[in-house]
Amino acid sequence: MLDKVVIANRGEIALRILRACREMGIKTVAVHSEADRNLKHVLLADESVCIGPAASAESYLNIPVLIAAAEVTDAVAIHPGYGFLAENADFAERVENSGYVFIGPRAESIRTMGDKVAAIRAMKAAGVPCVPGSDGPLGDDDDTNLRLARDIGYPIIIKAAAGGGGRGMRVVHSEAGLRNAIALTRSEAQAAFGDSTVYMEKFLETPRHIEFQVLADGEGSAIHLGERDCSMQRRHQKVSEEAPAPGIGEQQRTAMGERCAEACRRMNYRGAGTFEFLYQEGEFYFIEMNTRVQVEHPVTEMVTGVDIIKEQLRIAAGEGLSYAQEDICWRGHAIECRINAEDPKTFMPSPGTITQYHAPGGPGIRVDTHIYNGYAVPPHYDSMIAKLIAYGDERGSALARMRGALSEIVIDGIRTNIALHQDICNDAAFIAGGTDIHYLEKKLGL
Ligand code: MV4
Repeated sequence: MLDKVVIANRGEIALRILRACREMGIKTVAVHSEADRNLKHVLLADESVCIGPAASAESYLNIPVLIAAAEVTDAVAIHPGYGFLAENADFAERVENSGYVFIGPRAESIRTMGDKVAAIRAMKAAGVPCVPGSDGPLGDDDDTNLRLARDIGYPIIIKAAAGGGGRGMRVVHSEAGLRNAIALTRSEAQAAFGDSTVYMEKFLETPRHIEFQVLADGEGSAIHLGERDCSMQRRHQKVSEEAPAPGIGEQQRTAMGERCAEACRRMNYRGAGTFEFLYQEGEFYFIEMNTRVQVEHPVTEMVTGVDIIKEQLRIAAGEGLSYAQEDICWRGHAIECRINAEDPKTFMPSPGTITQYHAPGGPGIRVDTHIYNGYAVPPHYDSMIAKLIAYGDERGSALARMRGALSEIVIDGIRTNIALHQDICNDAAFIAGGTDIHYLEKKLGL
């Protein structure tokens, strides 16, 4: 097994990774910015290294300093968590070229999936269903693009190949707007990503966002852990997630999950990954693959019993997966609420000192958080401070436990979105299940 791991992240995921390492007898190195000296995992880690000022660009995104932290502590591997450098192919490459294990996919896989055109091409070749579209980058010939859009049928969407996660895309409703939309998306993509490559897809108007979790050993074996429904979102920020996705049966889960696992085998993928789909009228359409562990991984852990972070560590150590596909079964239902330090009306970040924290508890309740009484939420990073996860035998009991936990939890001293979660958990359409990606924004009147 790995001897010592640098945790190149902060907050709840750094603590989550530390706990997995501790269970496996792996020593931990916490790296932190000057603003993060009092993070819970920094206090619990075997060693810690201050890597720079509060600003992420000078600390959590500083590649040479992170590699130096591994050097000075004699660590053997680096876990990137999510966000920051987790999907930076150059980081993965430089970590490995420096002689350390990158706990994630090979740089080449990260690079392929970062190019959405290349990702779609790889998925189509592997038999994963994709959105009808240009099947490649758009050229500069207007007539060709007009014909392409006419064949696909309006509305269509223009997306930047280097985009993803909601950045660099534009919907076109009719022929009149096509030329301009392509030009605008191109120049925005050039400015934002240094790459003006764009592609075209049929625009799906009322889809759900359903994603499949995979684990692959990098030696041709891969399994899937089923799906999550992440449709409850605002401005491309997920608000809550659940597993399984309401209305997805065992047959569809097995069929889609197996296609994702097969795609991993063909790519010789290594590590944890997520296949993102739009789901509309009973059909799945691949849009993107994430090559990291995701915020919402706990709901999958709750319904499968698989510790995804421990599997990442095992894979990185070359020990392979603990499970064959036949070992995976799904039981019950789990819902996750992302608790953010934010203003309930404006959704602006609301950092500050937590004067009182009371954790909820009881059967089926899990809280992934780094907060504690007196902890000061810094203003420099993402506003998510906790994930509240409720498990039940079925969706209704998970939801009932979530309502109870939301009424028990106390976070004083800062503003949070706890009331929003209470509102969602009492919303008739959410209770019924299967709301689409636009539901929350419409409910909020945006
Ligand atoms: C789409 C789409 C509709 N049709 N593609 C937004 C984020 C990026 N991952 C892909 N996105 C979308 N792609 C087609 N062909 C609608 C979205 C979309 C969305 C997707 C998932 C979750 C939330 C979303 C919110 C708005 C738009």
